Amino acid sequence: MPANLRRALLLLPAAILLAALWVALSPAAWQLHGDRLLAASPAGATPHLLPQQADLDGNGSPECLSLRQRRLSILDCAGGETQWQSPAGWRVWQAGVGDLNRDGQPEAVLLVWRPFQPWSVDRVMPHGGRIDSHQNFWRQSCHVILIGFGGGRWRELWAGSALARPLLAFAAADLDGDGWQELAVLETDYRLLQVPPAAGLAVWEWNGFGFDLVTRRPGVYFDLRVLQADGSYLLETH
Ligand SMILES: [Ca+2]
Ligand SMILES: [Ca+2]
Repeated sequence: MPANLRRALLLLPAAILLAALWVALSPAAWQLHGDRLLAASPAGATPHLLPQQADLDGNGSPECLSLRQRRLSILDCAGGETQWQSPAGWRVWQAGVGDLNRDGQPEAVLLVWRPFQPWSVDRVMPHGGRIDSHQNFWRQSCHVILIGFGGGRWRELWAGSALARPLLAFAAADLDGDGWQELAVLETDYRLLQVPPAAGLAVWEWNGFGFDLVTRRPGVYFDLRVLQADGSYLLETH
């Protein structure tokens, strides 16, 4: 075999690997149409960051989120007084303001890791342990938790049970233009370290009691952000 051909064949795997990396790292934009994420053009779109403040308790002045060392504090933006703080056993991975429970009031949305607990009914059922796989090696499970002000106090407005697929990141935006926010997430696996890349991009929406899956798109995703263009929202992934 000629030396040039042999060299070319040796370089072929590296070229394929580089091409795959280039595809994986290239940004892509997605628009939600019904229950499908369709490729979209991000031309002219600008980043829309997850808000970190809003009037969460309806007293006319805003509260600010402060995430430090995996602990979230909700502070009075003006005075700085702590209104609520996440429990010591939680590790808050990400937090922002949204209206994911679609009641017209903003709440704090938290991506939380905390010690795994089985469903209480499974503690006494003969065939319990149905979500035992929803935890990592360190017996930590991943949850989406909504914190807000209701009934005169700060409380969990909604706390999901351990997710089947833990999350690396989330975003909240009205992705289909129906006037209500959806929850977009990057999903991974409890058997992996909680670092990118994620194995799936999914969109969930509130059903009145919790979240229903709208769509899921398996793939290789390193990050997720929301773009805004002409009053509509796109998802951008790398
Ligand atoms: Ca709300
Ligand atoms: Ca919507």
